[in-house]
Amino acid sequence: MIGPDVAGIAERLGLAADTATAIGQLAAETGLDVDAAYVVQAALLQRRLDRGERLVGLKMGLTSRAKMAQVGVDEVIWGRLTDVMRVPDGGTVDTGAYIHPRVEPEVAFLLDRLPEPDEPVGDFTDAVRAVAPAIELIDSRYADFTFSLPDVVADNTSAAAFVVGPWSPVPDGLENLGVLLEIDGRVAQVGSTAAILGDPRRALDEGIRLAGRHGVRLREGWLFLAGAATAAVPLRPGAHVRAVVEKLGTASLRAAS
Ligand code: OOG
Ligand code: MG
Repeated sequence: MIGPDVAGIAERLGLAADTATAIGQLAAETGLDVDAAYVVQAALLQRRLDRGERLVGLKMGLTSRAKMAQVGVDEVIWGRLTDVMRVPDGGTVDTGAYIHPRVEPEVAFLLDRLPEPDEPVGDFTDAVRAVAPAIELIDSRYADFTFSLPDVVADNTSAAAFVVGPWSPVPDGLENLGVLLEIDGRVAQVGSTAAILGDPRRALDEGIRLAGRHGVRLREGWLFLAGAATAAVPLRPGAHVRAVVEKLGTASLRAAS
């Protein structure tokens, strides 16, 4: 049997992102399963590397129930982050560069030396150098932000941009810090880091394990987004967005009007 056209699917998703134009779901139509979807995701990354972008880390998706419920997919997934997706803290994004951007509050890790894939992260503070509040800007390339599991995996788990706030040493009680998402000074979402697989440290174990299955090994110096603690909120032109994580501080971005 001939498998799905990985290169063709990656090109369709890559063009959708480049031109901020939604496309229809394609997994059912092309027979794409989750494993093949990660191969599409690798091809999408290669397309970015070919134009000079650099792989800077990994992001987890659907590590909280709030997120799973919002998009109707209940498997933990992961995607790739490049340097071009990074927006400086307090920076401005142009909503016109995206299809239907949403923002969500996250916790970022700066990775240190990691154990072999399949080995659990023993001492978290050996594996993670620092922790920061973060905002992820997600932008599904599928119409109506609607997708199946293989669709969202192929689409690099809706990754579009991210902001990392100031780094701190790993604080005590990382497993239960208050999280707020504020839009124009009003609280839009409230949560806790406990929503992230019960403890965001677990997201790192899952990232190592799940990426390892596809031959991807996390590297020293990489960024790691543990997944949103709350549902995502649409990003409107002119909005000022802040993610506040107890003990870690704030990451912010502005959408140009
Ligand atoms: C998929 C990406 C999920 C998270 O933090 O849970 C994600 C989506 O919601 O479109 O990044
Ligand atoms: Mg996210």
